[in-house]
Amino acid sequence: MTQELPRRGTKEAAAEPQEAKGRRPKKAAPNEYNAASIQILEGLDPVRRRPGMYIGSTDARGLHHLVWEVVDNSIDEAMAGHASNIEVRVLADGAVRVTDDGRGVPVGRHESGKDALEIVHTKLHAGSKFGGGGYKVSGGLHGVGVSVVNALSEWLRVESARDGGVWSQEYSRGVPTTPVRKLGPQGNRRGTTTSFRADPEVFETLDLSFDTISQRLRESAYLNKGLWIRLIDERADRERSFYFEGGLVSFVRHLNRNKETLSARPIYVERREGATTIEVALQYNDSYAENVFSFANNINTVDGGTHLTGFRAALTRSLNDYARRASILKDSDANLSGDDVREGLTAVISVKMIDPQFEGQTKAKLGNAEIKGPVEAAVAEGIGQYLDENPADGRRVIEKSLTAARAREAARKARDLVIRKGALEGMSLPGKLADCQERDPSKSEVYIVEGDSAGGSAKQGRDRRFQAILPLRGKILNVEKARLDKIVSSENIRPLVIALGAGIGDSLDLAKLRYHRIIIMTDADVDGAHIRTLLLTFFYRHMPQVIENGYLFIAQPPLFRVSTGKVTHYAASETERDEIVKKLAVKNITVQRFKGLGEMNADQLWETTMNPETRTLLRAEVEDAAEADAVFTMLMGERVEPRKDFIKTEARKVQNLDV
Ligand code: 0RA
Repeated sequence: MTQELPRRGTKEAAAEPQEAKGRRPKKAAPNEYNAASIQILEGLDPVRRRPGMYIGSTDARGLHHLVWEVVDNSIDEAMAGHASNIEVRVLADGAVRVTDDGRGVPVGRHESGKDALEIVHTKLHAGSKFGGGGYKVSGGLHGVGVSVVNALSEWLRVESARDGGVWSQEYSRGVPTTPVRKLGPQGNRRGTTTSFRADPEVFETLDLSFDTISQRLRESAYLNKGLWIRLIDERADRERSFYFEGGLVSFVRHLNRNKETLSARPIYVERREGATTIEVALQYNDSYAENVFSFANNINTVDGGTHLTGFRAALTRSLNDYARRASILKDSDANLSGDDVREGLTAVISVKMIDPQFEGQTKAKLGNAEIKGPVEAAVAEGIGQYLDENPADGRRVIEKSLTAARAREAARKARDLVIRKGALEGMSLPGKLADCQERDPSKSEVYIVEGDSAGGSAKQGRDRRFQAILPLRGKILNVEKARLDKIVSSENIRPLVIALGAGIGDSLDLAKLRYHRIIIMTDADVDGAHIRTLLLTFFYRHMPQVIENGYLFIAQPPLFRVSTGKVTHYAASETERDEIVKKLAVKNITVQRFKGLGEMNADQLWETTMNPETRTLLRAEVEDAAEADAVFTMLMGERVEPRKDFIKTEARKVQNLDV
C-alpha cells in the first residue's frame, strides 16, 4: 500500500516534460499519411497532448488503466450476454493481448465512408455509437473508449471475427498503418482480440503488475458469475484463471476468508427487472469493521450512491423489524442504529443498469435516484425472509448489533473525555510531543517515533520550525482486536489523537488536523515493522481520511553507513550497500549497520531521514480497499493460521531478518 515519492524538488521537474513528450505522434508510414488519416489524427491529438485528462496519470496507475479499458470492453460484451471467455495475456515485451468470444467489434462501411472498425479505434467516444453498448458506462475515467488506448500505444492491432471473416487493422500511436483487411474466413472463431504496447514516450513505466491485474480480474469474475477469465503472464510464465459460479456469494466468502463468520452461508439476493439487475450478498463476521463494497456496471463506486443508500436503509429497517418481531428488542428499547447493524458486516452490492450516472469529484458515486427504491425493497425482502427461516443466525446478528450499540455509547463517553481533555488543557498538548513552531498544517510535519531514545535523536536532529516529534513508548494497542472505547482511552493512542488534533472515528474533522505530513519513523527491524503495521492499521481503521488525503507517510531510515574516512554514503538496502562498496573500489571501507534509529546521531538522522532535500518518504495509499482490509485482518486479527501461512510465504523473500 505504499508508493515511492520523488525526492523533493524533482517532482515538478518530472511532471513537465511528460506532457510535452506526447505532443506529436511519430510519423506514420508515408503512404498512409493522407488527408483522411490527418483528420483522424487530429481527433486523437488531445489524448496525446494531455493523457492525464483521459487516463488519470502516466505512471503505473495510468498504464494499468489502458489494460482496464480494453478488458472492460470485453466484460461489457460478457455482461450483455454475448461472451463467456476472456483471456488477458501479458507478452514478453510488456505488450498486452485481450481476447473475448463475443460478437466481435462491428466491421464494414460506416456512414462516414470509413470502416466501423477504424472509427471505433480512432475517434474519441465512438465506441457506444454502434448500438452494442447497452451497459456501457459514460463519462469519467472509465469507458473512455479503446481509441484512447490506441492513441497512447506505440502500436495496437485489433482482430474481429464476425460476418464470415476475421478482420484486422493496425495502428501506431492512434494512426492507422494498414487498412481494415480480411485475414481469412471466420471459421469457428468469434469475438475480438486486441493487442497493444503502451507508448514508452508517454508512460514513465511499462512494468505491468501481475498481482494488480490478477486482483482486478478476480473482482470482475466475482461480479460476473459464470464468466471465465484467464490471465497469462509470458514474462514470468505465470497463469491464473477465475471463474465463480457463486458470483457475489463467492466474493463475500473471499472477503471473510480470514474471519470468524456468524453464519455458515452469506445471504444472497438477486432481482432482475427489464434491463436492470440488482445483486447483493452479505455475511457478518465477529470483527468490528464494516466492509461494504458497491458497484454499478462493474465499476467500484467507492463513494457509494443511491444503491448503497437503498441497501443501508433496508438493512437497518429489516434488522429492527426482525428484532421486534422476535421480541429481542422490547417496545421500550430504542432502535438499533445504522452504525450498530453495520459493525462486522461484509457485503457487496452490485447493480447493472442502462445509463448509470456517476457523480461527484471522482465520478465514483452512483446518482440514479430510481435505483434506490428497488434495491431497498429487494434487500429488505431478502433479509426478512432469511431471518425468519434462520432464527439462530438472526439472533446472533441482533446480539452483536446490541453489543455494538453499548460499546458505541461507551466509546462516545471516552471520546468526549479525550476531546474535552484535549480542548480543556487546550494548547496543553501531550507532554511527550515536541511541537514545531509553524501553525499552518500544510507546512507542518509530525514524526511518530518509536521509543524514547530514537525520540531523543529525532528531537535534536529536526528542524523545529516545521517538524514536530511524538515519541511512542513500546507497542501500541492492536486496534484490530479492540473496540473504539478501549482504543481512545489507550495510553499510547490518546496522545497521538490529541497531538493530531482532528478527533477520531465519526467525529473526525480533517480541517482541525495540525499536520499535513504525518510520518511514521520506526527502526528497520522486525519490531519496527510491527509498530509500523500497528500504526497503519490504526490509521486505516480509524482515520482513513488521513490516508485518502495523502497525509500519511513512512520514513526510510538507512540500514547501512559506508565510509572511507573521506566520504560517507548511506544505503537503504543490501543491494545498494554492495553497489556503493563496488563503486568506491578501495578496500579501507567501514560498513556500519544501523540497528535502530537511536544508533544514529542527530546529524545523521537529519541528513538521511528527515531533511526534506535528501530524504525519501513513502506515501501510504490504499490501492484496493478489499485487499487492504484482508491484509490487516490477516496480520492483526484473531486467526493465527492465515498469518502463519503469510509469514511462511513472505519469509522466502526476506534476505536479512533481524530478530
Ligand atoms: C458494439 C457493437 C457490437 C459489438 C461490440 C460493440 C463489441 C465491442 C468489443 C470490444 C471488445 N470486445 C467487444 N465485443 C463486442 C456488435 C453489435 C452486433 O453485432 O449487433
